[in-house]
Amino acid sequence: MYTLYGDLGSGAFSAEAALAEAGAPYAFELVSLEKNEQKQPAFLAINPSGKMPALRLAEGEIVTESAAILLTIADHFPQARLLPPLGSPARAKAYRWLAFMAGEVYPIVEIVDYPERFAPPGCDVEGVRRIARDRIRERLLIVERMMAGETFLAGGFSILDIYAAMFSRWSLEPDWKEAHLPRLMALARSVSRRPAIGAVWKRHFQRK
Ligand SMILES: N[C@@H](CCC(=O)N[C@@H](CS)C(=O)NCC(=O)O)C(=O)O
Repeated sequence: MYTLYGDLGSGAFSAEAALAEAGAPYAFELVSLEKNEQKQPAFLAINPSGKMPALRLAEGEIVTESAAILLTIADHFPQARLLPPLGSPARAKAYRWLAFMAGEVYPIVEIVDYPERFAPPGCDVEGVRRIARDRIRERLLIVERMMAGETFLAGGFSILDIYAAMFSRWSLEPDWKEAHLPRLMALARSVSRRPAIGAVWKRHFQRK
């Protein structure tokens, strides 16, 4: 049994969708972003960086960092084919874009969500947020262009598509995304309709 720690609509979506695709048994432990529970001692004992998601493996080991969690789930359930074959060019492509989204996009989401963490006192916090949004636009456009002519990001469906679908939900205005990221938005729709993921998607992104 895996235990996934996180909130709805957060990075925990990617881990939960991968667990669901793999058919893994898991429990979801809610950590409320609204109540700032990720910065409370109980969660800091799980992830000292105070960020979600975190995954507890059956053996008790804690895995944090969304990309590491996705790779771990893909490793544990090879029959689910959540990554292209080992050693293939498509696998290298999957690593490339997973690292790009984890390293170049996700850190900027923190600046959009908490610009005050990055602005000296008296600084234009909304200006910091605006610039962070521009950087996310620029970087998601790189993913969008890379997808030219492709349905999925690395050959067949993989954890990468789950990850990209998640970033398509955050930070930017829906109209801008529909106009400028048509391939990513179509990818997100196809991820949301996967039989194993549909209910997870609704819980995270279609809450009333
Ligand atoms: N590098 C981390 C980033 C995780 C992250 O920023 N998670 C957000 C939720 S989507 C979070 O926990 N934010 C709370 C905070 O920064 O206080 C990862 O890839 O897992």
